[in-house]
Amino acid sequence: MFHRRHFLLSSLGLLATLAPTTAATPRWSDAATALDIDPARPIGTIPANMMGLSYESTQLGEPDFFSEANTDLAGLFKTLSPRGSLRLGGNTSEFTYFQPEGSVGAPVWSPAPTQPGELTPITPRALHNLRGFLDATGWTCIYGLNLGTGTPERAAQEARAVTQILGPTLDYLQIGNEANNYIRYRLRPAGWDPSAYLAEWFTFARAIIAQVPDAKLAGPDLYADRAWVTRFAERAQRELGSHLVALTDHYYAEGPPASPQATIENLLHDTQVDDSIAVMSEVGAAARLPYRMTEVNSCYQGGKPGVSDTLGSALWAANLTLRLAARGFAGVNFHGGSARQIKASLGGTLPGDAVAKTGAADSYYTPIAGTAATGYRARPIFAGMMLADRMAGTTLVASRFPAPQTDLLAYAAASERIHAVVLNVGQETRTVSIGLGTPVSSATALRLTGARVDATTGVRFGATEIGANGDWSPGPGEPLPRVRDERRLLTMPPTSAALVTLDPGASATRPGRTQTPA
Ligand code: BDP
Repeated sequence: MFHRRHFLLSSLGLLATLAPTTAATPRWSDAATALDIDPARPIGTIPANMMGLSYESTQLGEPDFFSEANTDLAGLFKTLSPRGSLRLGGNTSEFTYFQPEGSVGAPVWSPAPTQPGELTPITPRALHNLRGFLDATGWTCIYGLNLGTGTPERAAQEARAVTQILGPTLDYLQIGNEANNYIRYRLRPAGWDPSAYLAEWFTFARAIIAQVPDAKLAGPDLYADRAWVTRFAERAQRELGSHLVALTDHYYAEGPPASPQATIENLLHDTQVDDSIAVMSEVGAAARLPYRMTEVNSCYQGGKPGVSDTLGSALWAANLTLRLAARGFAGVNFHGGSARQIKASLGGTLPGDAVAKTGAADSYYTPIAGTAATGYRARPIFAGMMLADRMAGTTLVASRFPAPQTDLLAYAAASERIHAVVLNVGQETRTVSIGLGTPVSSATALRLTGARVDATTGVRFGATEIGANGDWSPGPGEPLPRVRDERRLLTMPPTSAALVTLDPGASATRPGRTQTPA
């Protein structure tokens, strides 16, 4: 069981720095930066389903997409994570309706100019296909219901069908997406505030629980605005009891795409996320509930070409995932999908197209591009997410650079072996000497690399690129030379990351997914 309070204190302890060592040092360490891992200091467990993707709800309007028959897509999901979480929601969740049978028509709907002209039907077939996809991939689902244009009755009917059809693959239901933006999206009149939101949300929740007595609910599924999140959490805890299973928030590091501030450099040194972390860890700890970032990406409004689709975004995603895990988040869902789906969520345009001066087939931030017909492609960010996912299901342990670093980041975890993810987000090659304080019989590194930080193709994790159907051969990993005091030397090229596996035992090291210790 995860002890959040203990975990938070321990992770704060990690921020402490030690005085730089002054003892005489051999030549290799003149340039090498020490990284000390303490496997005896656990700081929290990372859930097996930490990694996730997020798609627009209207994706279910194409029932063959999330389907067992879409084997290439399923292959990519499995390669990304054997136990990931698929969140369905986004702005388009407000423009869907459940259609239990063909004779059920769309609700009457008069769209504002920036809203989709039609509501998208979600059919039982789409839900059965989704279940098949989840079973085939080993993934589970976070399902968003329509609060914006829906009714409590329709939401309850949909919730019942989703709960029955998805069965154990359903993590929880959510109601509404980013309700604190409803005025801007012309879903509610001026004056809509947390009180108005809560009154509606609880009307929906009560209707759902009446139809689904064991309903699992989470929320508020909006940017971690302290007032909205705090009020939601307090009231939901009081009124929903065990029906409330998690608290959720969203985060975009940059935006909009045209902003000159939306750069790779700023992405790699993003600290704004600390505000979200502060809100969610505080509210989550008070409620004693898991908290998850259910929608996240590098740049809002569909991503920015040359930033969201580069090696830089991969390094950002790997770091963000582990940073959140180290601060007690249960997981993270990276948003994506085709240009069509994301345009529908943004009033009909993909602002990154103006930056790229072309029309894209996919959103710029999507981890998976393409279609079944044209073939899928894992974008660079996918490789960064994969790297972070290799730490899922392990116990995070203390690690630190005795000297403060701006461009080097590291996270360590213990399972049968010791793993470390090391990132160099700077432009200089760095050498890192890694020590456990005990002998290491073997050490290897699996690298995440690309030609340049703005490379959009050729980004690799391990020996090969990820294939269109998820095929991936990591290769044996690169042995790390032994240096003084049982330390291992890792050379980190500029803007690269590495998964290091250290084996304190005698057996050979095989990089890959780790197991939670018994
Ligand atoms: C989020 C919405 C999502 C959008 C995304 C974006 O939930 O539907 O696609 O912003 O701006 O706030 O890219």
